[in-house]
Amino acid sequence: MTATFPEDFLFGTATASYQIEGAVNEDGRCPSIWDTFSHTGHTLNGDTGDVACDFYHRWESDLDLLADLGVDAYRFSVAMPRIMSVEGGEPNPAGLDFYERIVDGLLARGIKPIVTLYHWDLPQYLGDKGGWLNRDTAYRVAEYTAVVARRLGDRVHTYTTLNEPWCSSYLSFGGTEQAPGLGEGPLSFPAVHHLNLAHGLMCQAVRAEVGEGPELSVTLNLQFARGDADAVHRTDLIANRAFLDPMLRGYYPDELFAATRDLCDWSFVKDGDLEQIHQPIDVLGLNYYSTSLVTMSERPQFPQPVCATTFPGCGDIDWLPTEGPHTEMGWNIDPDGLHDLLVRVWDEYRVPLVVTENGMACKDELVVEPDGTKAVHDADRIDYLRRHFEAAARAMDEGVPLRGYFVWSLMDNFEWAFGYSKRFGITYVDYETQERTPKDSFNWYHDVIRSRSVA
Ligand code: IFM
Repeated sequence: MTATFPEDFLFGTATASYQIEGAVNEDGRCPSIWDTFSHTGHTLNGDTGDVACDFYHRWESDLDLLADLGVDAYRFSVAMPRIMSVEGGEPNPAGLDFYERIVDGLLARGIKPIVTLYHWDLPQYLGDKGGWLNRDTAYRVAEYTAVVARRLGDRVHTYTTLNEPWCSSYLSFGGTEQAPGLGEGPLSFPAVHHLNLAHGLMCQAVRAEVGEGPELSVTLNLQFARGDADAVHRTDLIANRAFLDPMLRGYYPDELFAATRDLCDWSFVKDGDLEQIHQPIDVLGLNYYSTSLVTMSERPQFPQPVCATTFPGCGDIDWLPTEGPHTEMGWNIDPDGLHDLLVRVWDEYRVPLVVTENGMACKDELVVEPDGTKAVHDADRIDYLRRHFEAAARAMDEGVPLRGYFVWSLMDNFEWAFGYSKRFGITYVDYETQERTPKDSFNWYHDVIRSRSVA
């Protein structure tokens, strides 16, 4: 069977600033919460983003790589610490110049820039004041958004406000694996709300600066849970509807308040906030990797046990082991979940969709071929991508307006708490030499884009 995609479908790849740029002390960039977190023993092997893929210096050849791949669009994030590098100070011209070069470099190669404004690297000076627990953070991030939008303007195809606010709230305040890693379940909820507020203010800031030209979006990693009905329902409320409903419908569901009444009173939601949050967007980005299997447990107990087995934030939903096969992250491979999620979100929220991330961490091995060239034969990743593209195409056949698909990731990079131990790229990065080697999946994706079909 061959799945075909329309001419205007956006095939792309995605990355994020802290995961690829390196150059953390250059051109005025200030420290972020991820510099602090990674330098204080919270990542595997003590890995940090200090050098990462050195994209800051190698961006031109990396953009050439994207052109070789033939993508229609490239999704990358702007680092707030490069732009608002001094608390309360003027925007840093060197930071703005850097991202302007990226945008112009993409356009010169015929590639549409898709900008994520916040992909987790909050300036440490905001982290010191509570980060997303502090309502003021939403306003500071919106100010930064205006600065970026003013400079990059309508050269950007899509401005995405936040990447995966689920991670910046539940995993960062409820759990311990993402910065700042507080591990205080109920603190997730004020973070959820302040991220929602930031989204709404950021949308308004973009529109005020650039008008109606560029598209507006937000990227969510909705949790697709299977298992016991109560736990599935509760997961949906806490992980999904806590973002979807205020952003797209202008309210928090009463059921969410009821489901969390023992954890917090939601008094951090102020009059008028929901009107600020509920802003029109053009597309909704979904990051999809796997599904989960959930059940209710006897807890809550705080501090929570290790997050790998318990939903961070409420402590009474357990994650059970899923059926394999699994990726190197231990995540199950479930392409039907992508199809079902796309259908459900379209049915309920009626907003065009984009898969802003999908991909697989594999045990990649760099081999030297008899002719001396280097290669990575990542057949598992190709199989994973093929099956997920087919699932997406099926959803499109059923009427879901899916506008694009971004493979995570253009290249291997800093996988947060897992450091450099997990390789998601379709390009292999030798971290010693920074040499890039396109993997077999890169060549496969090249053919998919060229033919606009997955066989
Ligand atoms: O690397 C991350 C990315 O930053 C956000 N989405 C999931 C990816 C894989 O874990």
